[in-house]
Amino acid sequence: MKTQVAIIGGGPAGLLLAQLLHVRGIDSIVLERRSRAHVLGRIRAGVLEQGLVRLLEAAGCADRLHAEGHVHHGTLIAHADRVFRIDFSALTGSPVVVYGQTEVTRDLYAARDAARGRTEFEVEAVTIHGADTDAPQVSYAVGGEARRIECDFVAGCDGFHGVSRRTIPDTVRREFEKVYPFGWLGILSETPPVSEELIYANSERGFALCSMRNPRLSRYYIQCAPGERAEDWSDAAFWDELRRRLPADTAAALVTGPSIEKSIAPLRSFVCEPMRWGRLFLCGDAAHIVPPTGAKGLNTAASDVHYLWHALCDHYLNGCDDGIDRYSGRALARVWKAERFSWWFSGLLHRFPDQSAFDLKMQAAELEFLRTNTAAQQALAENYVGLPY
Ligand code: FAS
Ligand code: PHB
Repeated sequence: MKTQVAIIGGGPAGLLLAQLLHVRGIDSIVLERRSRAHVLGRIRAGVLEQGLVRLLEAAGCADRLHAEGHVHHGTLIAHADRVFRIDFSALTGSPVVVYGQTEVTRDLYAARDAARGRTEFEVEAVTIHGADTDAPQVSYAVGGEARRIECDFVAGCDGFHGVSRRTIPDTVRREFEKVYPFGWLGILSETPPVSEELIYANSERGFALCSMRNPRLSRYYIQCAPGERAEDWSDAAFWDELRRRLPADTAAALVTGPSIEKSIAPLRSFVCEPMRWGRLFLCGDAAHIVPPTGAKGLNTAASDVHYLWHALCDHYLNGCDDGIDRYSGRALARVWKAERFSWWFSGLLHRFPDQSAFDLKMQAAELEFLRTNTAAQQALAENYVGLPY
């Protein structure tokens, strides 16, 4: 088989790139290790930056987002039984949109079907050949049948556990990692959200987050110890712990119900440099991971896709390779700012096992400064709504 761009990974990064390339007449094949149902069964991110909204509009995939997404002009932060608001729109002129990653992925698959794009599911043994040559290839198997794609470029959109990053030689690749001493236990419940806006809570028992997908579907998280298992938490135990971590009036207003999804995500910061090797380009979680505190994971995958989409269009449509040559540097410049914000926001809101009394005082002082200082709130708001591409 031949194509212009072989895309490994049928998550949001791979699908968004495929659809954006399609609208510019550039052909791609998407290879996805799991089934479509499995990919669409994942519950992940919930907050979209305007940059991602604009990309989905450019891809012709934003109709349902505009119809069902919820525009949020700010967020709430709770600490020591006090709640204060960060007004994104007043401070930056930009809101965010609450619309689940699952729905983004569903919309992108629908667009791929409509475009009759080639997507192979449940592929195995994906291997990239000759990424450092002018004629890369990707071999794989599906249903036990060996196949091979000849292409011009390979986009590694296969997430943290994919094969693309490891195709870059160890002598070239540099990895930076920080593993946090806690995870997030998240549940989805068919209950009305406790608040119209998200609540990020720093409590003496640990972090909690009140989020949502729509007025009838709530998403909640609590910080948990590393190695804990979701199956060890009953719904009742989760709701009790969540209540203990929220301000009293919020806890009293909480509507609980059976969880329809319950999972634990480990928290880490991770970056791979470079994000390009020859004709292989890494996008999204294949190249970087952030703790979900700042809602930057999906949104940073989007900015990678933005840079790569324009680079490949310049190559094919204008015969210019400046964007390709600058891709890794441009993407990493924004990735590291997202890493910093996610690391800072996680440090502000979580309780760390080795925190001293002084550390706790510093955390409280930082939260009080944020509550009372407009410049501090503006800095948070500009990062949260999304730094410019
Ligand atoms: P993805 O991991 O979404 O997609 C990669 C795709 O590649 C997957 O479908 C995978 O099956 C496929 N793949 C892997 N190896 C392959 C191979 N060898 N061949 C072919 N295909 C292969 N971000 C937030 O902003 N907020 C959150 O609350 C949040 N929660 C998260 C919870 C969890 C458990 C995880 C893992 C991530 C979470 N994230 C969150 C981050 C997440 O949203 C990612 O940033 C986002 O999925 C990035 O999209 P992709 O880069 O497409 O990677
Ligand atoms: C979510 O709704 O899943 C969500 C929202 C904001 C975050 C992380 C997760 O920072």
